[in-house]
Parts: sequence; structure tokens; C-alpha cells
Amino acid sequence: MLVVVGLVLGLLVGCAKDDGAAVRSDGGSGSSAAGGSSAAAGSSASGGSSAAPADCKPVGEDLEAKADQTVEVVLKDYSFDPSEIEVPAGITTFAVKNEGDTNHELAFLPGGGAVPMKDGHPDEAALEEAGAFELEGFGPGQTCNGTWDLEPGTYTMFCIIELDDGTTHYMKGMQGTLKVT
Ligand SMILES: [Cu+2]
Repeated sequence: MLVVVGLVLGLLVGCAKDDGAAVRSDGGSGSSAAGGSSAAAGSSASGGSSAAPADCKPVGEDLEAKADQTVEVVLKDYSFDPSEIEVPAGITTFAVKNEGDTNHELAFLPGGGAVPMKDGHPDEAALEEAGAFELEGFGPGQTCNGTWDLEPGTYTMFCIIELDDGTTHYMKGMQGTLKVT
């Protein structure tokens, strides 16, 4: 009987000690865990801020050797540099570098003006009908070439990759104008 009571007390003391230790180690490792988890959140946020990085799909490679001119364009979060481009008509290679942290595209709308919208989203059918052409979205750090035989006119440059909040890069400022003379 006494032995049993002693064992029970011993277990209770053991439990209390364990509890105390658990609370203390929770608090102690809690701060280091918080530091670790915020670092992890930071890296996953920058790594997974959007869709997985896409690979460059060059356009007009067969034309590139015959190009009359090359224009360098830098893609940023969320702008084109430069955003105003003027070139004479002819075969033009756009050497496009993505210096942003997410995928970006370079698309052109013949005739200029705003990107057509439908139900709050870019109207892909209307863009196709208007003859829009593009260098599809590609990931950070890549340079991608697109070559087209440009006719005189005004073209809107845009990137309509969508953000998690339903807006597009275009709405955030990723737009510009190409004038072909
Ligand atoms: Cu973009």
C-alpha cells in the first residue's frame, strides 16, 4: 500500500516535472521555432510567390538571322523598361530579359489602346481577333527572343499575367507603347 502511494506520488511528480519542462521548452524553443518558421515563410513566399517559373519559348527564330534591328526590353514587377519604343518597320528582334521575381510576358496589341476586358478579365478572344501576338510568359533571370516582321502602326505592349488578387500585371502598370514608323 505504501509502496503504491509512493509510486503514484512519484508518477505525479514526474508528470509535473515533465509538464514544466514541456512548457519551458515550448517557450524556449518557441522563439527559435518562430524565427525558423518566419525564415521558412519568407523563402517560400519568394519562391512560390506565383506560378512555377516558365521556360522561354522563343518566337520567330527562323526570322532572327534576317532581323533588321534588335530592341532590348527588360521586364520588371510590374513594368517594361523602356515602356515607350519607336522603331522603323521591318524584321525586329526583341531581346527580352526578365529581371522580376515572377513570370512575365511581352504581348503586343495592333492598333494600340487599352487591352479589351470581359467580365473583369482580359478578353482573350478579342485580343486574338485584333491580331495580338506575344512572347509567352517566362521565368525570372531568363532572356527570351521574339522576332516579328513589324508593319507601321501603334501597338500596345502588355503583360496580362494574373495576380492572386484577380488583377493583372497590366493593371499594375505593366504596359507601354510600341510605335513602328
Ligand atoms: Cu508581367
